[in-house]
Amino acid sequence: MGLDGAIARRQGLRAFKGTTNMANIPLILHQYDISPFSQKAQKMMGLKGLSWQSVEMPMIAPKPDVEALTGGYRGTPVLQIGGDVYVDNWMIARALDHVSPKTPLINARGPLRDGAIYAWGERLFTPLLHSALAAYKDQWDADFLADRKRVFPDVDFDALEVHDAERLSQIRAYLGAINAELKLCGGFLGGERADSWDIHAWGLVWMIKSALPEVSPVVDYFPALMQWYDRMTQIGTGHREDAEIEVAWRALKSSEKRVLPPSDRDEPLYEWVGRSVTVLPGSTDRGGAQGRLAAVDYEQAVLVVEPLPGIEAQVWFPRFGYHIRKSRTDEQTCPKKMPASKRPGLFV
Ligand SMILES: N[C@@H](CCC(=O)N[C@@H](CS)C(=O)NCC(=O)O)C(=O)O
Repeated sequence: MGLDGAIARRQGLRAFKGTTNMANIPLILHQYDISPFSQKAQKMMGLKGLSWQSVEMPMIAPKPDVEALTGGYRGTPVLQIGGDVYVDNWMIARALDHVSPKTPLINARGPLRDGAIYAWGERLFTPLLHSALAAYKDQWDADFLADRKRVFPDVDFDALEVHDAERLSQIRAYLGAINAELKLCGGFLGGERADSWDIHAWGLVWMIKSALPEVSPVVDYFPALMQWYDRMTQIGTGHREDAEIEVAWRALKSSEKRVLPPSDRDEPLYEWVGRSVTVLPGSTDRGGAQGRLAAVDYEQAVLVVEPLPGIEAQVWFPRFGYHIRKSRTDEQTCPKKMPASKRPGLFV
């Protein structure tokens, strides 16, 4: 057995033969390849050995198809399984483990540990993003640059330098931690098998290795990290088929939707269920999604939207890092502001 076979065997997979998911509904990833976040989702497919379809979305707004599917979110990646649409790698990992529980689990460690590495990866993205903006902003055409200035309103593009020792040192701190962890745990951060820790860390090292030559020597300095990066690359991306947006509309029309989780009465937003809301990604402006809040708990918020006339989709958002606002039209029917006399004597 060659290297690919050995890795696949260790992962409990048949080498590069995609398996379908439990429900046998096509997995459609709306994405574009040169995003580290899309790469993470693709690697999840590889880790589980799944068959999937890729529908390429534009890299800049407007993105009418994906915005219709999600109610307005425009980021990559988005996973569609029939009438259910999952936003963000956090929800994508959970959805894949749900539809394919017998293949190696992505979130194998428990909510807090899986959540911790997800958050760690989001944090490492900031210095890498700054390196990427510094390196490429002068090469991008005006439309792309203007779009990314809208996506990252808090970043001062003009202040970013390609050579920034402090930023490199920050990045090195994160990478050094992966390298040290690898020495403790074996071939993968997950031990014998890759899991969420490997996926979330790998996507960011992929970003360095594929697009940031200024940063790349920092990776090369850590041998365990380099070897792990190669092992992760070898896992591949499952069985991919490129498709057009029509597959998404067909899947939407012909599939059942997932049963929603019950909304918990203790959930602070319980009263908002059934009302019109907007969900906004907190960190960067990847577009607000509008729809009817169908369920909310500490794990997800689900919006019902209407991508095609008379055809609804359920859009699943993480609670980590996403904010829910009442839509303006619904303001009168939602809970009123607390009167000043009842406000607590503490403001932070
Ligand atoms: N936490 C999100 C982050 C997604 C994200 O930031 N994606 C970037 C691509 S690198 C994006 O959507 N950029 C704007 C765009 O493509 O429209 C996830 O893991 O899915």
